[in-house]
Amino acid sequence: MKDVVTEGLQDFGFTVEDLISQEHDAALGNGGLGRLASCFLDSMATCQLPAWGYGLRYRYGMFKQQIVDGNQIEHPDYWLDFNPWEFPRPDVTVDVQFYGRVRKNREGKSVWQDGEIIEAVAHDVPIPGYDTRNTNSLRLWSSRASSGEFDFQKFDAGDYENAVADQLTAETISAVLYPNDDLDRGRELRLKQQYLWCAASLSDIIRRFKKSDRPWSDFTDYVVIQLNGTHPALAIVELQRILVDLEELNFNEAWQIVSRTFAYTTHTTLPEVREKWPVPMIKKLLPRHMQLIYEINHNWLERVKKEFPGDLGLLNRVSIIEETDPKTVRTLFIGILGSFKVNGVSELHSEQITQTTFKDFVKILGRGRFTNVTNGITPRRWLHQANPKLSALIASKLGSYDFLKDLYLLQRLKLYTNDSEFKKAWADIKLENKARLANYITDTTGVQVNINALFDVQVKWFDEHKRQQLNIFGVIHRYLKIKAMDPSERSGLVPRVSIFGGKAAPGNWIGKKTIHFINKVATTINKDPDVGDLLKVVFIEDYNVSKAELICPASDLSEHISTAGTEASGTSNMKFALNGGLIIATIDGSNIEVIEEIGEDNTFLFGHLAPDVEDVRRAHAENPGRECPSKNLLSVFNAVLDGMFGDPEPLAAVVNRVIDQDHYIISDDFDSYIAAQDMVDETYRDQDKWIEKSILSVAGMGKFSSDRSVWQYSEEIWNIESVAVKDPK
Ligand code: DL6
Repeated sequence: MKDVVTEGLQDFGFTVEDLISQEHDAALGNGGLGRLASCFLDSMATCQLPAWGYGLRYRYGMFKQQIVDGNQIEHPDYWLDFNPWEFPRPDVTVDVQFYGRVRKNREGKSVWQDGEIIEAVAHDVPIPGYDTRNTNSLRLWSSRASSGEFDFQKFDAGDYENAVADQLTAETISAVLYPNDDLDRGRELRLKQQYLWCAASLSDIIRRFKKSDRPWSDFTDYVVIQLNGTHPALAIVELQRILVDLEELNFNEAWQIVSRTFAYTTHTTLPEVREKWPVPMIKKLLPRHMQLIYEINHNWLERVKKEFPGDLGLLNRVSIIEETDPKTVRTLFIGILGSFKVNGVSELHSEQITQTTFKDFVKILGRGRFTNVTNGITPRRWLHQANPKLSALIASKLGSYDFLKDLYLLQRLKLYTNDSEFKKAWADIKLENKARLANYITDTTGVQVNINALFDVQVKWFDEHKRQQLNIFGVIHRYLKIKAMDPSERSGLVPRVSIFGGKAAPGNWIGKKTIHFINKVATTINKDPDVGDLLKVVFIEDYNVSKAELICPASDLSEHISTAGTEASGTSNMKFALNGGLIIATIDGSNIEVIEEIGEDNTFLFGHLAPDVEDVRRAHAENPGRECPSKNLLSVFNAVLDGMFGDPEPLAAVVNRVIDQDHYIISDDFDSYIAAQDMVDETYRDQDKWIEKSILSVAGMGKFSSDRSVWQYSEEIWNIESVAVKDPK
């Protein structure tokens, strides 16, 4: 439709870009997890898979980031004020119960009664597939008081505030998105969010199933629910409750159905085990669920006792209930036990979890329960929409746009690495994309950047393990080198623009300090006349998907430099490589598979390997006052602490974190990082070689289409096939 719309808008005096820029990004996720879900939704529709996405319709989702004097300031994002893509469905509502008590009725059945009812209201976001009539739905729930908007009796009696109190309390449930790394705040509200989401979605799924008039024994032939992380794990207990209490199945029969309905994906390397709910809180908010959790746990522990008699340690470790004071419920364990398959999101991650967090469960449940599905990205958005010229150039060589539906077709680009006309067109598109980004940078930050410089990008959520600190220390190292050089020698250097972007969760103080650090270093370097165009540092405010669509096509190099063994997968590496950017990377998460596909020779690798990281950390612990192993890094620290970038006091935290703890082994990886960066410069000098590597990067990206990921889920876990929606004509 794009051509028709473009032409129609011209008649009104607008461009299509004017229209597109009116659209807000959905503020629905924290980072990689939500972006992956978006790619999966696009792929499921395009692959014609009968699937729904479910989530909460947060009034205030991800915050808007503003940088003031180098500091991150968070503002609410009123993304719902203009959202033409959602269809409110006041006809689709679910009553969700909280609090109350459980009593036994005459037949000895448990009845959950009293308490409070909140209404979940559906809002549907259409997800149209590419080149198909199939359109799936993302159904988002918002909460409201089931008693109606307004209590007129209270209003009549002059109690104006309380007349709307119920409504306001109910709406609070879907009001805010919790940052993914803050598990300790607002716990009861968070639990309410999770339950509302699970209960409403399950009720919707069951209503749809019941229309078919099939018996419950058929349920698992028609329904599979993929849980992403621990947040929806309560759905397992909720389905058990529905089957036992409302549908009157016996406990074991119900559990057979439940544990053949769910599959579970873990998206993290460790802290997920931290999501635990205090037993008293669940008892108060969801009293029937707490009883069921105890019963599920009892049956599970009986099984473990039988299979591993006398192993009390094992019993303690795998119990859903942790014997703390107060006792807590380990949400992750409900997820594992209630699912027929559990997967990680990259080969390394999936292997790693079977040896760590899930080790005991592998022993009891068998290795077959655990598998891997490596993440992917949708080429429709991340190549065709973000980089239309590159997509068109590829189509001109491959003869069609079929690669957008079968990304492995990109392999044929390998045939053209010596085609000079093609390479020139390839390089021109990159330069045009860089010019577009350079204009944006100048407009928004005032910094002028040289488009012939190497654009080196790290844009992602600020999490300590992603090591933006390593990158900025490397920038300072480069700066010191330039400053120490005789001006006559400087002309031989490869000019660089270092581009950063990303948000830190409001409670992540070291992340926020790092953002400040980067901005302060940028201010000093950008105004230093000794440096000029040789080095510029830019922080792009309020990084989001729309900005990523501008940034990815413009990168020459992007950084995926997490400490080995800490990033579950990562998907931005795929977005950059698919746009012809080279990557500098550690041997971590999905980097490993990306490197395998595009070839080590075409990537810049450095750093300790995952199995060695623990040894390095142990050596740190055994040698507390140890010297920094890198002289280069010491010089960087001295420059910062001597005030080269202004008052050292607010910058010291980022440096001291490495001097004192260095959990992410920055000092141990620094020299190898610098050596890899030197290789980057060396390679960039030979533009012809660089373009060849850029083409080979794109050619190797077939595996990383999210179509491959969702097909793998369909075939290996969901057991579903594609169903084309027929043309009505
Ligand atoms: O699987 C999607 C994405 C991975 O690519 C990232 O490596 C991983 O950090 C991210 N995980 C989370 C976990 N959050 N929670 N909850 O965001 O998932």
